[in-house]
Amino acid sequence: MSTQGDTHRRSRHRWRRTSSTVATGAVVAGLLVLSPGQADAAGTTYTVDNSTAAGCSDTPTTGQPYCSITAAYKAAAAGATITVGPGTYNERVDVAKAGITLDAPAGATVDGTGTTQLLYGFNITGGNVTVDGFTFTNQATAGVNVSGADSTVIRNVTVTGSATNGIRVVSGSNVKISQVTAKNNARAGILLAGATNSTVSSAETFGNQREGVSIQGGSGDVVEHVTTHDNANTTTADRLAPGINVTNWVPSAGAAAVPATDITVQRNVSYGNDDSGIQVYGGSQNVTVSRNLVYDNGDHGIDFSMASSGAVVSNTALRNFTAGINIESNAAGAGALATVADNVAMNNGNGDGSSTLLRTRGDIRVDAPSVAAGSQIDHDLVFDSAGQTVLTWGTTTYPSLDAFHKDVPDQEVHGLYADAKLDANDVPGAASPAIDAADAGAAGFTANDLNGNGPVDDPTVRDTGAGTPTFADLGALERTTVPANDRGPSAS
Ligand SMILES: [Ca+2]
Ligand SMILES: [Ca+2]
Repeated sequence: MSTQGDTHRRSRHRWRRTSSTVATGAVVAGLLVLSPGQADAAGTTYTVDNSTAAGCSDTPTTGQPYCSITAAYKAAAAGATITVGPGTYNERVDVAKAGITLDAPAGATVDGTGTTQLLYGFNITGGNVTVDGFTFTNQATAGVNVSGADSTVIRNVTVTGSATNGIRVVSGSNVKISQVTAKNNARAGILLAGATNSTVSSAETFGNQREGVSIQGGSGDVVEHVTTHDNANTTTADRLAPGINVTNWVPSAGAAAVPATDITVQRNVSYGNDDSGIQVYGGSQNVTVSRNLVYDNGDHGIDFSMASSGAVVSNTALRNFTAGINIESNAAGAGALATVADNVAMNNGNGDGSSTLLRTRGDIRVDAPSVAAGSQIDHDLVFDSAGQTVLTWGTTTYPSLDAFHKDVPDQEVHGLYADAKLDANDVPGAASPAIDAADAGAAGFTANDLNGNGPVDDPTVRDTGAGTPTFADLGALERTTVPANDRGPSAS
């Protein structure tokens, strides 16, 4: 097992900032001097630049740029683009008009520091608003707050040093958050609460005191291609900061909790968090956790608990402190209902050899109520290089599949107990037993792996998988380097 893989893991999975483009045909502010009350045409561009050389004015008369984003916004009609030059802008901008684009093509910082710490950097309530290219820092509640707005786009953004969340979305639908760095915020880096059909993708979240990404309530949301790591609460010994969290949402004090439904968490990398790599809680329903790489987390790799339902399929879970994939009941004793398949889970649930925080053991654990609820495990590879527990079923722990099958012959029928021989990138190495062994018919199975590669047939390995095709590999990553087929007609 390599640990030096971190460097290229980070580079391999990190998103790349795409360049923003200033709208062509942009009209500078000076050409937009209008008589009072005259409406601007939608689609016009306003320029903000508070640098000394720009000679800005918030009441421009001779073509100079605005000094503040707020002044430009107030002048703009719905549908306008506000282009912001490099600099630091110490203001809160409330964006209620529809279709506004706030663009900082060369980067700009919105700083909430002041005599009173500002609640928000941008506070968005209008629909179809785009935020591109900004850094937000030192806000009290959120760098970007989106409340009840549909089709918001937030991209190429850094949020850091918020006293609460980096990005906070409450309600609304079709919100797209991508190419975002959310770091060192006092609560979740990115929070979506009650949002529907929304996506967090190609983001990096780290150093937050709570979740890297938190999906609370809502439905149809997707978290994909996020690298989340080293989130940790530094003020208590509790595990409070998972990499990715899916749970319920309480819209207001005293209201009933709304469970998250139909959520997809796929192709993410989560490591080094003080809590679990990925957590599904709060009675979440129909959550699919697939093709994720989770390792070295302070609790589970994947914690699928609290009466939630769905699939945990084709993940790679390595060296997590407690049980690698954990299926657990809620406080009332209601089990979780999960199908667990095609995962590679090795050397999980061993703690640090002494800590009382090691409460669960094994690569896969299903507690008794979750067994009773009908959870199933099959086609998983489990292994412990020191011969310790690999499975916990109900209340019994097992150090091997042979021992497990003596008690439970009808689960993990196609499972493997073997070293997956992963390479430094956690891809199955040559002769890995994970090659061509997955069930492509498993609930929640998705063909493309963490890196976007589809299944590849290794002609030297007999296909032991099921479904179509029969040669997908176990775990988050497919081995794409395979020998040439030497069984063809030209073979000697
Ligand atoms: Ca394969
Ligand atoms: Ca094969």
